[in-house]
Amino acid sequence: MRIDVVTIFPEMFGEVLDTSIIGIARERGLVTVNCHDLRDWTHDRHRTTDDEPYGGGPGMVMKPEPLFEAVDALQAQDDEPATVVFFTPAGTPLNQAIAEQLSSRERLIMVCGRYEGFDERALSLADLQLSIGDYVLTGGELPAMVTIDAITRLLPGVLGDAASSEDESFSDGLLEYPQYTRPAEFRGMDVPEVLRSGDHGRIAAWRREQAVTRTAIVRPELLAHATLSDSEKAIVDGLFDADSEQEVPQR
Ligand code: 97T
Repeated sequence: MRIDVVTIFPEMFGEVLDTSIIGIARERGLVTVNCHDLRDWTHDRHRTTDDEPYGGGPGMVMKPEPLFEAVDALQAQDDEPATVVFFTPAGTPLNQAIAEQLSSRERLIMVCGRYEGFDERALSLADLQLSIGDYVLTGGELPAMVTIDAITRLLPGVLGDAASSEDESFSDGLLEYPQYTRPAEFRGMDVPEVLRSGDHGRIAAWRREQAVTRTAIVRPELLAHATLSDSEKAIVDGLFDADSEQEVPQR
């Protein structure tokens, strides 16, 4: 996979792309990430990338011309057409399904704007506008790095077989079960007995039940897309039972 990033802060990407899983994927030649300075596609002395908004108001707006030149120039560098992703707070919220779809593309161009926003006409370059959540950031650089991380770890050959198939078992749409490592007792907190029992059937059942109940309590909206057995549905319904003595969150 080839990813081209367009940004006015290409230096922000160095450490993140060199480190950890993304670094390994790059070393193995599974992904190439090229960061480009948007100012390289400006033509004025000050290398201007933004301007005042028509109609007035605070802040500045990213000018369309350098963005069009950048995306056109990068598209022309390769016969394979790139999927163009713009990061903006008004974009589709990134999720695992989108990360999976993007990980199957040969080429991506990611465009990072500053918080002020893009001239609306520049957004016509985008195949996809993405947000990474409902909070305000100062620019699209961190969202681009988050998205590159989410995509890269899904590329075949990046994670080991064990980690990849473990991942698949969680694409059932539930949160992870609780995990423990040594010591068996720490500051008065014990590792659950079942995990030390060596009974793999009981362990699998406990983990599944923990994943289901934890998801129901913390992120009930995720259950809409999860596949639950009838007995698991009964557990969830019990948690949300209006007659329950327990204090439970609202669905
Ligand atoms: O807040 C932003 C500013 C610029 C570009 C993207 C964002 C953003 O993306 N996801 C959340 C916020």
